[in-house]
Amino acid sequence: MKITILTLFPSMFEPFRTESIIKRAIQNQIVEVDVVDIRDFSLDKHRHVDDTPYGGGAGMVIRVDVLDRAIKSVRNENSKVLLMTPQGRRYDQKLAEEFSKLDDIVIVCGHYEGFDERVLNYVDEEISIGDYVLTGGELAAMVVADSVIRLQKGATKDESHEDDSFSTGLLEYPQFTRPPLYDGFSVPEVLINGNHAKIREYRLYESLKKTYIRRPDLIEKYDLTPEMNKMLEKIKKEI
Ligand code: 6GU
Repeated sequence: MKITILTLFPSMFEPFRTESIIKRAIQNQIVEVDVVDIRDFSLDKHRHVDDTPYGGGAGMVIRVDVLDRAIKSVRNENSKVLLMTPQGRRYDQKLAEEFSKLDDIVIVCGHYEGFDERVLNYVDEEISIGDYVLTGGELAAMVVADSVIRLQKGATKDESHEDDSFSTGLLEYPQFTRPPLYDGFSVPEVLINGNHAKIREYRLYESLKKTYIRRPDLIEKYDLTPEMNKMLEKIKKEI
């Protein structure tokens, strides 16, 4: 898979590309991450990319011609071109899974007050990572790229991703490691002495409990098995 990021701040992506799982995925040629400076597509000798808004108002607007040239220089007929904007479709794990199957993704990051609206004629989809406003699309682009790269085959040791929060539709069960007792806080007995069936049951129960307490909206959407329904009854009595 190839991910190309169009940005006015290419250096923001250096740590993203050169640490941990993403770095290894690039080294192992699981993904290619190209970062392209939108400013290279200005025709202006001062490399301007923005201008004042028609109709007046504060701030600057990124020019459509600059963005069009930048997008055309990196896209091919198979590319999915995403525009990062707080007005976009809300990003979630389901969309990450969908995007992870693509061969070529182009992510356009805005900054300043916004883009000339006509850029929508040159992109496939507007994406937002949540209901809050960032200074630019760069962090949001990293969120999308990161969540898509970790789903590529070979990117992480755990290939299944079946237990990921949100993939199952439930939040993840709690994890523990040594020491078994710290500052008076102990690891649940079942994880130390339990058998596989008991551990599985404990984890499903805790996963359901955490989801029920923190994200009841996810339980609503979930097609609970009879075992889960029984557990949920117990949880409701317990809390
Ligand atoms: Cl994609 N961009 C900006 N600037 N702010 C955001 C966002 C994107 N998603 C949530 N907030």
